[in-house]
Amino acid sequence: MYCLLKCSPLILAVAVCHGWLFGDFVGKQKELDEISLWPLPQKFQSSAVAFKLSPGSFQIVHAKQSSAGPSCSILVNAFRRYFEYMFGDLKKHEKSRKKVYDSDLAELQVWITSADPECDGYPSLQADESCELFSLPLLQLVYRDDYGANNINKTDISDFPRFAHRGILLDSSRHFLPLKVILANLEAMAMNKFNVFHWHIVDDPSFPYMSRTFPDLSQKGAYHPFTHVYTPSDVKMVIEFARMRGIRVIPEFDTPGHTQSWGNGQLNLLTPCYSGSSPSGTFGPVNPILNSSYDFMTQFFKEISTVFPDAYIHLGGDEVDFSCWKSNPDIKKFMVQQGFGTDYSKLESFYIQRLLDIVAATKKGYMVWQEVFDNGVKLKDDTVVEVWIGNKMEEELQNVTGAGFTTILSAPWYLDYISYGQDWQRYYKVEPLNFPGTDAQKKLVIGGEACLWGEYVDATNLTPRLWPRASAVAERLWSDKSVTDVGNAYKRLVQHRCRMVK
Ligand code: CP6
Repeated sequence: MYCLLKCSPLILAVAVCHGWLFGDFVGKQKELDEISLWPLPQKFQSSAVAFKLSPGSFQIVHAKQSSAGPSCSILVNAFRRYFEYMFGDLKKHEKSRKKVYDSDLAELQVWITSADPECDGYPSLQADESCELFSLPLLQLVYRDDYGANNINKTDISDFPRFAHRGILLDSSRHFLPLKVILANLEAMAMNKFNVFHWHIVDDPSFPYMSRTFPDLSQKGAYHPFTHVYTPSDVKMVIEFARMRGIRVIPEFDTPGHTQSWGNGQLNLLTPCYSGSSPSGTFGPVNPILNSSYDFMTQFFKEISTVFPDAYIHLGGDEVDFSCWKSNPDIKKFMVQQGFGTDYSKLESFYIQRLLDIVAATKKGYMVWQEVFDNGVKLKDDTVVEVWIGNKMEEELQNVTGAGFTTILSAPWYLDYISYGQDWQRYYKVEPLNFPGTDAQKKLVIGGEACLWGEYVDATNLTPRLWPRASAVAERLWSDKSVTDVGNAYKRLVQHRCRMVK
């Protein structure tokens, strides 16, 4: 027997196939009611017919019909990876079994339906992630597994994601996250069909991104100038590792707030705060009244737009603290000149508006936190607004989509927040489209993100804090709306966790 895996445009096919290879192909002592696919496919049918899987007789190959060439980097990499997943833990003598049985599964043929043969492109929001698995019996012998050896059940699957944007936010500013930890997390993401790594790379406490144009930013703003930085080659590695797994990398450079660390390496970028009539020596958000601030942003985002290949950059815009602006006499004068009165959100919008124009000129799309929309900033049609504030979340979704903007939801999924017990169930029970609105409005919700803010997270606890709790979010964003049985999910999640641990 062989299995045929038919995938639409290549980029994400590999990530999509992940669960199946795990769920079905390496299941041990699998009863039908124990099938532990995660996230649950849209449609699947499994039969009691089981086949043995052994490294000597099984291979993953390109189907004849496939449009991917033999040197397609993503597939070559994936074949190797999955083979290792399936057989990597076998003992030597098990690996070297030469005898081939009729009950062995011969091969998995991977049929890519449309892709450039070298597949050197990047995943995108528009990517078709659908995928089908057919089992085509060549050998009719049925082998039942009594000994717990690697075997598979004959299974047909037809699958596609419910939402196109399924993200994880990691914060590498509060604590530096070594490259290894980021890559391990990307691997876990692929196992859960997450397809966006939202990299909250810099913030107030540190600036680990090494900029070619402004090396002082990390030289003076990182926790350490060369051990706690991401070099251009580190960043490239993250992007390529993610690409191999169908994951987009969207960097966030949050301004005008959350920028304390930028001030160390870039003189006069931040607003000087005053105490009475003299500067207090502390600094606030990016100084919005100086042309030099915009010149800097122009050069900086020009670099970012070439370093990160994704069509989107996240520009932040959240939690701007007005107290420093309010204390500064030059800012006060500017407010009067512009006719902003005492409404500092108008000043914030003034800054963001100019920043958005700067970034739009680099031909990138942008994502922003919800405050930017709330403040009435004029946004490009393709802007993605991220809803993160928990109270009145439904109202916000209604307003953002009512204004015609696409949106993603992270408010219910702050995974850095922990409590006793199985809080994954709370994440699991969220229904993202449960807000008042028309069908057209619902279509504008393109997905969500699980956020792991870094105040209390570093390399030592990141993986266990995020997984398998984030798996609950993965299934909510991938599987059909009707997949809501927490008891059933629990049984599968237990198995899925074991696979990830392994
Ligand atoms: N950092 C940045 C944060 C948060 C945000 N932005 C945040 C706010 C409230 C909670 C968790 C995280 N730490 N830059 C808000 C998007 Cl509860």
